[in-house]
Amino acid sequence: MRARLTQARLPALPAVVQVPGYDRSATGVGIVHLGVGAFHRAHQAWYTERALNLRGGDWAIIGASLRSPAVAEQLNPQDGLYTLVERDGEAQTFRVVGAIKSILVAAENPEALVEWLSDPAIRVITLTITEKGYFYSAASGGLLVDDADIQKDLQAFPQAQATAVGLLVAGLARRREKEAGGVTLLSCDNLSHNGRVLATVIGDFVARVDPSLLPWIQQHVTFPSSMVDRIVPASTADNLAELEQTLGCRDEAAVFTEPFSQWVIEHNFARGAPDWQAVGALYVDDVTPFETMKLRLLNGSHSLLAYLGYLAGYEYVHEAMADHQFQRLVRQYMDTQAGPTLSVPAGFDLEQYKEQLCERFGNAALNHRLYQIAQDGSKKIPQRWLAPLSELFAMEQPTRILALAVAGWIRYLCGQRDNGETFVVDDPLSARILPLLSDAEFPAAVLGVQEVFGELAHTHSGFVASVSQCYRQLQEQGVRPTLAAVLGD
Ligand code: CS2
Repeated sequence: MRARLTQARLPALPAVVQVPGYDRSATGVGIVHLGVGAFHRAHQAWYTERALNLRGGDWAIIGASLRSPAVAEQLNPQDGLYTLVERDGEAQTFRVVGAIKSILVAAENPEALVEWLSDPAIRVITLTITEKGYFYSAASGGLLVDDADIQKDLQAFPQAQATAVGLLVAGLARRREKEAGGVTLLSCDNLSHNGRVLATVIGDFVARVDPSLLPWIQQHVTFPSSMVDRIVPASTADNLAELEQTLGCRDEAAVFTEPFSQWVIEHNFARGAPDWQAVGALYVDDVTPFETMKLRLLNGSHSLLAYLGYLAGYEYVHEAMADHQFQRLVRQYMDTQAGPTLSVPAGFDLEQYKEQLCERFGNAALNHRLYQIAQDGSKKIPQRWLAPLSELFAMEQPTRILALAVAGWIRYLCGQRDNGETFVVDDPLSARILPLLSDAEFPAAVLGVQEVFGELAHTHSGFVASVSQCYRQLQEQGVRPTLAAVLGD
């Protein structure tokens, strides 16, 4: 195998590859990031890289994986370096990002992470730990205290923490002890009011382990909400092999993404931040209209394509989007379900945004797997579909496409595509939900799972009937005839 990408190899890279323009060895750390997946590498780390190129400053990133050593094994032998490839059709650009110093694995050494979280040099802690990483229940509006992982951390606190919530609280407690100063906890996950959710789960955990920490947190820690957007499929072996031809060395940590990116952040930093604004981030007083628009239009359409498209036999988002029936489904979903529930930011062109989303979904260079998006549905659909659903109920507007969407998700839970092929359902609530498949009241029984649907089953019998009807048609005839019936073909 060829030599790996490293700091020493940077001068030998071809001119088409941009490299860090600042002195990496002289750049101090300022950020800890939890959850160094492809998304972080293509988004926050890339914003930080460009801010370092432009303005310098001690804002390098210490990355942490909570469980898996995979990313540490990819990045640490590469001095933290990786290539970000932007792809649109045939066009590609290449940039080696140097903002990450090194990666820790919390499961191997939680103490080392707690030390970093409480280091006075760290002024910002960013998170992309996925929706389920918050252990937040949208239905109860608080921390899932009964969850086995949270219980374990509560009992072991402050030692051997394994969840992000437990680790952060251990880090904050030590910051107070060390008088390490204030810090911003910046959630970058696809949750409504993600900053508030983070503050809530932290507060609920702290109340159980050390209530005296609460006033310190109130005084020293901020939790701005942020809306993040960039489509970043998981990298494949083929992607990496192709890149190796361009680089002339091997990059195990490369990420492949679209040219588009957006980051809207509530302007509330405890002790500063890199100049992300200078490189395209938008600082606002209230992120709500942006995040609602993005979660319901982009992510809501994604989930719709994921369940129905995967059942129908498609692998990738762009394949489903090349199908007229799915295109119409997405348009109708945007126009009649998500759209009417949005308060659009002032001066914003919603029609253009929807058009642009359809174009982004159609980017054939991305190979974004529907199965990837379909994961963890029980943690995604509340903010993507169910929040607009309850607003449509209040406005007495039709909810037919959302009934189809929910039926599609329930059908997906059965683990079988229309062609008979079976697949594994990956969802944190599968132990609770999958036994319901044999319930006499299935599929309606799934709508009774409070943690996902709240009181829906008791309050909206018409919707439940509509979901059941769509589900039956999906089961008996498959996706295409069901789509035709719902879209009125
Ligand atoms: C996707 C998101 O996997 C998913 O659930 O909907 O990761 C989506 O690609 C990003 O939020 C785009 O910003």
